[in-house]
Amino acid sequence: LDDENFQFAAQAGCSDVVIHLVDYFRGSEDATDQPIGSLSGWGEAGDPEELWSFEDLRDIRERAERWNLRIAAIENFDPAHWSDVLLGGPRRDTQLEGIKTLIRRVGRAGIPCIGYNFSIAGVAGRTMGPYARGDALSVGMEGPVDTPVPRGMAWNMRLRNPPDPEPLEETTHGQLWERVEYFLRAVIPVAEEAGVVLAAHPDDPPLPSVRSTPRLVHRPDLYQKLIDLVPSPNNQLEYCLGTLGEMTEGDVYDSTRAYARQGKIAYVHCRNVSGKVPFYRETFIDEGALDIPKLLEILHEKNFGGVVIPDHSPRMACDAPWHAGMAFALGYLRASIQRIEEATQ
Ligand SMILES: [Mn+2]
Repeated sequence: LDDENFQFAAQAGCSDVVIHLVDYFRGSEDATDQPIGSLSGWGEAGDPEELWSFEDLRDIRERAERWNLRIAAIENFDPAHWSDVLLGGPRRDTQLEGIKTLIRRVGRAGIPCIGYNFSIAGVAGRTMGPYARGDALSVGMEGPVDTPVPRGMAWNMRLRNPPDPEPLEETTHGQLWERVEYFLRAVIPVAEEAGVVLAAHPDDPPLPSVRSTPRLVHRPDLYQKLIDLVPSPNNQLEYCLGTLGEMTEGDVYDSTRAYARQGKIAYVHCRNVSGKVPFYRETFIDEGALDIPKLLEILHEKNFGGVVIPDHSPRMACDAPWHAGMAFALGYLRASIQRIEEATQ
């Protein structure tokens, strides 16, 4: 979140940015742009006692504004701040008070949205390989991964180092839905008051179970269940087209119509993918199975007013593999959006 990266986004034509404050690679040797990690996760979760400060949030927003960029959202809570909310553990209510404090600070700092992913195993079970065009390094899945999550891990990060060898206690889908309802009932009223939208990412990879833990949103219709659970204008979706494309059920175009029509899409993760779980590959934005311009047209037709971000991009062969991949995706998005806007003016 330095000036150089904000300047890069401004030069690529971005109006808004979605930022991450979680250090996914803490204490890890393997710091790549997309964390894969081993069976003991990505990196170490943060300090449970140290919440993001109002001053830091405000400073980040002000720095972005110097490049004419708005902060559209902060993406992801640190597992240290809500592990027992996910696991139904004894510190759940204490952690929820912390999350409420964070939401209030984010609102006061002038940031309108927090993206979250209510998941025990988190983004786990993926592999990395030369999956995209020209053997570009990208991520995918090569079969289901059922090795249980050890105790002391949540959301694919380590809460303790090393995690216990014992597996986590078993959770049912019903229990997971009770936990997300408990979470939303606690925090949505605070989010309403603070003027912050909470936006849910689907489970990536979207299988009913990963590492012997249940997944919440692994079909497009489960997004509806989530927004109906606690009805509020502040209960919305971090709408991930790539993940929806990886799902074996539903139709991504119909789903996009349905959720955009309801005004439930807070912001869009826009990437392309080929294949379905448990065998899929992330591709460049202009290859893969999804018709990205068609999806953007649907969003435009349904008067979607939020932001679209590239999510991930394969790494390109040069000195700045991540930046080049992002610039390629941003150029493609920008051209597609300009074309739609010109055609409908
Ligand atoms: Mn995503």
